Amino acid sequence: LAPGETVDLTNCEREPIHVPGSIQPRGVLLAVSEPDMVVRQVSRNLADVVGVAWDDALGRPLAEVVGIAPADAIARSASAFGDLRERNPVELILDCDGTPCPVDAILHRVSHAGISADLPSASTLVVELEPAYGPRPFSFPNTYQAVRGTITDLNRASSLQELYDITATAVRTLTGFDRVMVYRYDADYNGEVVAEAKLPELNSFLGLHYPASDIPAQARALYEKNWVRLINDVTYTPSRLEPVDLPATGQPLDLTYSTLRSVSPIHCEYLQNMGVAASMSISLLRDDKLWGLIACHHYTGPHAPPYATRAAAEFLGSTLSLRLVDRTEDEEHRRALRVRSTMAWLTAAALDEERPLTETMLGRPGLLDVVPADSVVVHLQGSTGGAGIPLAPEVTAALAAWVADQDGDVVSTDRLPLVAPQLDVPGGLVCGVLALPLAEGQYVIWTRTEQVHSVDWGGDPHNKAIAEREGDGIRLSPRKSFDRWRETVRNRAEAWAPAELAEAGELRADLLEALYARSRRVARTAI
Ligand code: BLA
Repeated sequence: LAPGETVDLTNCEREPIHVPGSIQPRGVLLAVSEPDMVVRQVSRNLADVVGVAWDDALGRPLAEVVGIAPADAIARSASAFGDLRERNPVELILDCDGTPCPVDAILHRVSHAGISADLPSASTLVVELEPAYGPRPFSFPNTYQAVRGTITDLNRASSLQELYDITATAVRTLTGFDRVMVYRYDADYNGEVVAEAKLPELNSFLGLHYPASDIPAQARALYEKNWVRLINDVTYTPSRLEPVDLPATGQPLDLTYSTLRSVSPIHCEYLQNMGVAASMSISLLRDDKLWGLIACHHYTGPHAPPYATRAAAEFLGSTLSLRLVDRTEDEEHRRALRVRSTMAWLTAAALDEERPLTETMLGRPGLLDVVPADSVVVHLQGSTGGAGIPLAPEVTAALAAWVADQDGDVVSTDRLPLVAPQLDVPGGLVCGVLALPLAEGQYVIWTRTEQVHSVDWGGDPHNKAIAEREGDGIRLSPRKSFDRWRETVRNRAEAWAPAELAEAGELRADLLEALYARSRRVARTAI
């Protein structure tokens, strides 16, 4: 921390997690310049997998470091047509002092475009080598076999909950983690555990909520690009990259797409506070935006599913996302069609000038079919009326006066007692207000009643982090307790959906037209 800098959660968001300068030591990393295939940067633990000391490897051709046949296989994969990452892992056999050592090579390319015009090489090939233990779990055809049954189940699922449950169970079977959760964000990036598959003896996290700051913004941005991360041992000691900067660029190597990227030490501490020994998470995306994560925990010790298993789990995550998008779009489409036909009917009926506009709007179908609410009150062309739960006249008058004071064509809140405590309106009865102010004191006002509900948090969300003295400085550490903490939410109604607000706006335009047509007719008859 710089002198005078304050400690708060924005510190978490400032940690540049894509350039940690080190990796997790379950594998080794070599950064190779292209096209000459010379090793330019390596992790200090290189000898653990390759048998060559890190300082002996720098400046040498890749073939001299990993062997001719493995280097050939890497070069072939790197130069083949199409997306390099789709061919991962490249299965290699290294020669470890005469013993064959099976290794998964995971390749990606970091382009130097835009850094400087006169760089010695245009791109760096990042080669990550993970020892492959036991038999190879999946070649590509086998990966398909492993997930095919689940895909069929996902296609047949009839509810969102079923989609979540199938995914959690399948990812647990595939990867062997003790607990697998589907974690879904709300609009503010607070998250809720909506499905869980776990060892029977573990206590359940289902239904628990976690604050947005548990996964800071820059981490979410990174997870929109790289869809899986594994921390196979939360107590690992990072292995540094040497030299610190990639010589070609004079900058630290960007590890956004690396599989061994060393993760934030604060997050490792968080996991240890939670009792977790190994963690993996898979991004769930909709239109390239994160809507949630599949979060996996292991408790008894390190856990490292091989790369191909992680890739298969990622595939299940993207299938879940696709099915979910299909399903929500279907439901939204059907709802929008229903509302549209009601609005068309109301607009046509409003042309019948023999019938008071108030009566038309409050009939069936009527305003409560356009926007679902507990009650609606209208004041149009001098007549007042309502539908749904009746509101006392003084309540209606107070609401109308408040609405008239607000700006905008569509006025809305889902927490009236909090935004307008001065109003003498029974809070339980009217918490949500959606109103269309019209000319000359005319209005349409929908209301929703209070929905008292409780939210169970995984730890008190007000204690998101603890600032601790450490020598001269202050260190931020994550909260220590994850015990269930129940919050009771009052003074809130069910929120007005963005589509409902938009449709109310359209209805306002239709009403203004009907009012205008009627006023002209009144004027004509007067002449
Ligand atoms: C990252 N935080 C994460 C990740 C998860 C969570 C899933 C992704 C990395 C992984 O797969 O482990 C949070 N994990 C959860 C939650 C549950 C879970 C909510 O299992 C619920 C069951 N975190 C803090 C504070 C800070 C913080 C105070 O609580 C900052 C000071 C930071 N979390 C933090 C950072 C990362 C992170 C920086 C990114 C780690 C990385 O990828 O480098």
